[in-house]
Amino acid sequence: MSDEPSKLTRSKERWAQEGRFLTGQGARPDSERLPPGQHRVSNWPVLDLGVRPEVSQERWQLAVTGAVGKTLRWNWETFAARATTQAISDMHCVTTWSRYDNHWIGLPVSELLDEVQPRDEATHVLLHSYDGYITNLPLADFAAPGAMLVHSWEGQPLTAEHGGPVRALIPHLYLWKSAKWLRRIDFRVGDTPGFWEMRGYHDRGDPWQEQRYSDDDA
Ligand SMILES: Nc1nc2c(c(=O)[nH]1)N[C@H]1C(S)=C(S)[C@@H](COP(=O)(O)O)O[C@H]1N2
Ligand SMILES: [Mo]
Repeated sequence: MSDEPSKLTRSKERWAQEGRFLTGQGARPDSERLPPGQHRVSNWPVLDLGVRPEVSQERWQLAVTGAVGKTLRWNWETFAARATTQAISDMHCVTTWSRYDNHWIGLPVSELLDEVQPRDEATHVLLHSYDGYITNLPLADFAAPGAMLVHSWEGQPLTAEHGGPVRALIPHLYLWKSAKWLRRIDFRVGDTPGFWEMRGYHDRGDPWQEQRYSDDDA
């Protein structure tokens, strides 16, 4: 054997110096806030199926259907009159970016639920969008504190690329659950997978449990 350290040994020494692969969990104040495997960004990336429907406020309507005491069909005026709550939350995308402290204006889902009165047998919701996208959620996640139907971000109307005029926001789950260009909320008895949930993504998508893919047992 030569006295020269192998290439691997040198690499490993360098990694030790750099602290490579350390998650830093527990070492930073941030560790409580940044889910595992995520990194922080300051911009807001755009991700979708690539079909960006142009939905004007005039054309936009929201239907609430299924296992509810009262179905609804709201237009922009009806929605906007109610959607005046301001909130701040973080976003976590399964592609590993997280963005902190987003300022939203919209309607808390809890207020929508007061209005439509989900029936006792309702267990899930399916969110339908103007581009044909669908995503499913347990009712408990849809009803969770922080869940909203939002129309403004950082004091400006949501841009078309981010799902304006109105998108769902479920900040405690990966962002694929936050349907852009929201068109219909269907209350369901039982679970039906949505677009990504049929394509290998986790049924629930909790970033804190790193529920990225459906073959994760997490
Ligand atoms: N209607 C609709 N909503 C959607 C999507 C989509 O393709 N269509 N993509 C989802 C995915 S995979 C992600 S990561 C987020 C991205 O939202 P953003 O483009 O505003 O960052 O939107 C989610 N909501
Ligand atoms: Mo995504």
